[in-house]
Amino acid sequence: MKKIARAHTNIALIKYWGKQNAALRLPLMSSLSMTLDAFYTDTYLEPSQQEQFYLNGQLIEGPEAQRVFNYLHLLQRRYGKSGNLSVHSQNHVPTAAGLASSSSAFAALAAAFAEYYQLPVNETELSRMARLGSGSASRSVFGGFAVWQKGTDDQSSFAYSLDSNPDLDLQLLAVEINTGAKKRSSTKGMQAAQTSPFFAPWIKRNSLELSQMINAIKNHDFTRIGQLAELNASEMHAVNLTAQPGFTYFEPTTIGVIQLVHEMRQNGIEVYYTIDAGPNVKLLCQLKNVKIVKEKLVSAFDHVKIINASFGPGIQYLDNYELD
Ligand code: 2P0
Repeated sequence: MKKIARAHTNIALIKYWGKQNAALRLPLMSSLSMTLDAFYTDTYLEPSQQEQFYLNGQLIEGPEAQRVFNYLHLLQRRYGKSGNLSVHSQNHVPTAAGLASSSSAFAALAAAFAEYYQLPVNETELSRMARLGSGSASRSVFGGFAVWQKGTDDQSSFAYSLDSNPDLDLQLLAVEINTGAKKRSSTKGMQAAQTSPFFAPWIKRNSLELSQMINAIKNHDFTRIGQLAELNASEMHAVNLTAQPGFTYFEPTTIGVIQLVHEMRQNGIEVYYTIDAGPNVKLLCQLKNVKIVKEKLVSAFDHVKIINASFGPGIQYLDNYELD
């Protein structure tokens, strides 16, 4: 029996937000992420009369399924394969809510494809394959901290492991404000962001902040990691606000959580935020502060759900596993 591919989501601490080539998903900037243990996708493929995509046991139709089929066709052309496939995925991530479900989804799908056809691919090639499905998926091939080097073409654009098992106390609290599907996909958001007068400075800043972040990680410097992640995320959202026309993924509670983070720091609780293409906020803190940060959030916003995460592994292949 073929194995099931498991990929964990990742959260970018230095963001990817702009493409140089949309078809190949080549980014305008390199990015750096932390793979998370709490959110993952399990996927396997089967031969089938008709193409089918099952997500959490339900047959999916429409654009979401089409994106999966188009991706499989692309991989089939690339590796000289053919035939209809049925995709079975179990998503342990709130879909499309800014918790980067596409990162684990396409990394798991790329790995499931490699497993199904028994392709002799290494992690670098797997990362290239995942990138073609969703940019951020290139990083989910690896555990711990990963860097996606932007490259200039298909061959040179892939992620690598910076530290697969960091010896660092870094906790992530995912604050779920709204788990509904986002109004503007990442693909569309990053395209619109390019109209911002701050887009060119953003690309420059990103490159500087990436090297600063790599140093901070090497120095195990939690404070610097948190400061840089917060700054980088704020810059990404600033280009959205200043796009022509401007837009934002923030909701009122997003701003409320940002203000609470500022307040907690003023009161000596060291916590930082990062935010992706959605209203949910991810907080970075150390183990000693998890309890107090959660208490503050719950007392300020009684409707928010908080999920703890820390470092997760790279791609895994599971034997004799029943999707639950
Ligand atoms: C990231 N995000 O670096 C950035 C930060 C969201 C904000 O990558 O168009 O689904 O499929 O390549 O990977 C989410 O975008 O975009 C994302 P596509 P993807 O994690």
